Amino acid sequence: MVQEYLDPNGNSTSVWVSNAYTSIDDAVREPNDPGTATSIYANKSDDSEEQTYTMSNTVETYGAVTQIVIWVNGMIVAGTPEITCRISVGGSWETAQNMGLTTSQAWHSYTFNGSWSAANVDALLVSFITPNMPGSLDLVTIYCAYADISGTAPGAGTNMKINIADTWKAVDNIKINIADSWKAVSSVKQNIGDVWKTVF
Ligand SMILES: [Ca+2]
Ligand SMILES: [Ca+2]
Repeated sequence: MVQEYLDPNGNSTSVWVSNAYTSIDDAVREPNDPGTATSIYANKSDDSEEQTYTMSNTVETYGAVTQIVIWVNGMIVAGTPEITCRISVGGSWETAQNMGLTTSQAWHSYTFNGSWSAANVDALLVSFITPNMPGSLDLVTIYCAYADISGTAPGAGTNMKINIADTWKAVDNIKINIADSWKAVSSVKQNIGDVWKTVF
């Protein structure tokens, strides 16, 4: 399994009364406490508003990303404004889910399962959606949010890279020139302890 964390790195919409991504990119992971110094929040001026963030890109190499868990540390400060969360990945929006925030600051998560490429996940959008908030005191706050993504390792012979002068270059479909003829080397093996092992 391959796994990593992605943090908010930009505002895709800026509609909640307090919405800066820099307030929730603390990079604190559940169960640790992100504190309350910086937060985003929605109040009575944010009826049914979708506050959306872009996320940092993947660094690991995947066969496929199969799970995206959205973690949120937050609380309902006043009233009953239960927020939902949805994600856009692979060009389509998943169904919004209730994040289960309560009147105490705590971590909550929702898991989205599927099969996506790293490029799909690099375009990930994460949204938090308010309900109608008719109460003059309605207030919901998020202190920290991140995505915990995981998936399968790449299969043999795919996504192989070689480092040249500190830059990783893909070497899929590599060929070698033998006697002025280019030969594919897609089934390269090396002999280790008298056993032939596939290299790529
Ligand atoms: Ca924060
Ligand atoms: Ca608003």
